[in-house]
Amino acid sequence: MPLILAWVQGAVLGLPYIAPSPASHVGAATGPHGFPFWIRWSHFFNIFFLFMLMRSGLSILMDHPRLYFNDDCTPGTEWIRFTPLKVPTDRVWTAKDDARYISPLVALPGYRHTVGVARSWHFINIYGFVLTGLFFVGGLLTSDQWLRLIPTSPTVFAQAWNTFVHYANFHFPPEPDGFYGYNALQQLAYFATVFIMAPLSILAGIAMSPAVVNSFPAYARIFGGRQSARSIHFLLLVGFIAFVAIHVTLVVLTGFARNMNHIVLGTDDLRSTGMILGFVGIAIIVLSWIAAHYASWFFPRALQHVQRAITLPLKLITLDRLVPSARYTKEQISPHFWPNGKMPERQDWKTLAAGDFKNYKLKVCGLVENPVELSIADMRALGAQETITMHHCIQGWSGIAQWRGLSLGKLIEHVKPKPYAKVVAFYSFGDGLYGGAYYDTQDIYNARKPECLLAFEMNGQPLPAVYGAPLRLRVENQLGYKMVKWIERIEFTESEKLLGKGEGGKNEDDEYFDLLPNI
Ligand SMILES: Nc1nc2c(c(=O)[nH]1)N[C@H]1C(S)=C(S)[C@@H](COP(=O)(O)O)O[C@H]1N2
Ligand SMILES: [Mo]
Repeated sequence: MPLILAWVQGAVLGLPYIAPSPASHVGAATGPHGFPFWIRWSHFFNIFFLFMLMRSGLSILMDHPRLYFNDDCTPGTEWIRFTPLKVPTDRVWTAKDDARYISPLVALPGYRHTVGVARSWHFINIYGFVLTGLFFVGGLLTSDQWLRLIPTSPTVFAQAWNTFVHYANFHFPPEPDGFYGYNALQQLAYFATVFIMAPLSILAGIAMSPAVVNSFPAYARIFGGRQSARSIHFLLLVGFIAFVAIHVTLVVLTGFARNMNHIVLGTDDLRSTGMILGFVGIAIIVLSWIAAHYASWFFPRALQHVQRAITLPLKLITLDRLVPSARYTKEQISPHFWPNGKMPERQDWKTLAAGDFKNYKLKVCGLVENPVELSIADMRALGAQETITMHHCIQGWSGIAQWRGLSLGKLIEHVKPKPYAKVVAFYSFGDGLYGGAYYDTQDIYNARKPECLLAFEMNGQPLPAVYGAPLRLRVENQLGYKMVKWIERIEFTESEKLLGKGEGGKNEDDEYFDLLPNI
C-alpha cells in the first residue's frame, strides 16, 4: 500500500525535493561526529547476540509451528502455520507429534525436539543482548550521539516519507554522510529498532511466562493475550530480519567501503581496511554459530548447566516468588486442549483404568513421618479445591482449563515430611519419549503454593485418560512438562540429584529442559 502510494506520487508529481541536511557538508556539521569505540563494539556484539536469539528463536518456534491470536490454540484457528499438516481428528495428535524439523543451517540447534537446547541458547544470549542494549543506550544518552537516533522535530515524518518515495522509485536520495548524521527515514528506522522493537520483544517475551501470566493475566492482555504475545514476539523477529536485510543492502549500496570504515574503524575515508576487518567480524560470527552447534551436539549437558547457573538465581528472586492465583472464568475454558506425552502402556494402569480407577491408590513415601496410600475418595475427603488456570507448554501452546484436586500443601501437612526432605518427586505410570518412567520434581517451597494441586477432575469431569487419569499434577507458575500425568506415586527426597540422571525430571534428563521453568 505505501509502495503504491509512493509510486503514484513519484509518477504524478515527480520525486519530492529533499533539503540537504547539515550533515551532508563534511566537517561543517554540528552535533555528533563519528563513531566512538563504544558504538562500534556494541554494534558488533549486537549482531552477535541478535543472531543467536533469532536462530534459537526459530528452533523454539518450530516446536509448535502454529501462531494464534487466541489463548486456546484450537487447531485451525492459527493465523499462520509452518507445517503442511492439518491436525488429524480421527486419533490423538499430541503437541509432540506436531513438532517440526527445521534445518540447523537456519536455526540453533535445528532438527526436531530440540526446544530445550534452543531455550538454553535463547536465555543465555538474552543477557548479552540486554547488557549490550543498556551499554549502547547509556552511551547515547550521556553523549550527543543520541541526536543521531532520536528525532527532535515532527518534520522528520514528512522528510522520511519523501526519502521513502525516492527509495521506492529506485532512486537514491541525496545521502548525508553517515559519519555526521542520517537521513530522516534511516533515523526513524534506527530509532524504531532500538527503542521500540527491542524493548517490545523483551516485554512480549515476558508475557509468555507461566509465572507472570498466571499471577497477572492483565499483563498478557496488554499484548492481546498470551498467544498474541507469542505472535507479536514472532512478528518482531520478522521485523528484525527485514531491518537487517534492508540495512545491509543500503550499507553496501551507499558507499560500502566508507560505511564500513565508519562502523568498524571509526574513520571517514575510502580505505578498504574497514571492509576487510568487517568481513573478519562476520567470519567470527559465523564461526560462533558453528561453535554453538558443536556445543549443542557434544556438550548439551554443560550447556544446560551454564544456562541454569545464569538464570536460576535471578528466577529464584523474581519470577519464582510470584504466587499464581486463578483469575479465569468458566467462559474462558478452552474448547480444545492440546494433549501431550505418551499414554501409559503398563498393564497395571490398564487394569486400573478398566475399573474406572476404583482400585487406584496413590502411594506417598520417602522422607515422611506418615507414609500413606490414598484412593481418589480419600483425597476428596481430605478436601478438594478448584482452579481455572492457563496451561503453558514449553513448545509454545497454551490452554485454559478448570482443575479440581487435593492441594499438595494439604497432603504435605498430612504426611509430615522430615526436616531434610527438600524435594517432592512425582512418578508416572507412563514412559518418557525416550523410554523409562516419566517423572518430575518440585521443591517443597513451590509444592506448598496454594494453586499447586493433585488434580483428579478436569472441567468438571473425572480426569480423562489422555489428560492424565486418574491423577496429575498442576503447578501453575511453571511449564507443562513439570505437571506429571498418570501419577503412580510421590516420593519425598533430599535432592533431585538422587533421582534419574539427576537433572530434576525426565525431560530435564533426556531433553535438557530447565529445572525451574518460570518462563
Ligand atoms: N507422564 C507424563 N506426564 C506428562 C507428560 C508426559 O509426556 N508424560 N508431558 C508433559 C507435558 S510436556 C505437558 S505440556 C503436559 C500436557 O498436559 P495435557 O496433555 O493435559 O495437555 O503434560 C505433562 N505431563
Ligand atoms: Mo509440554
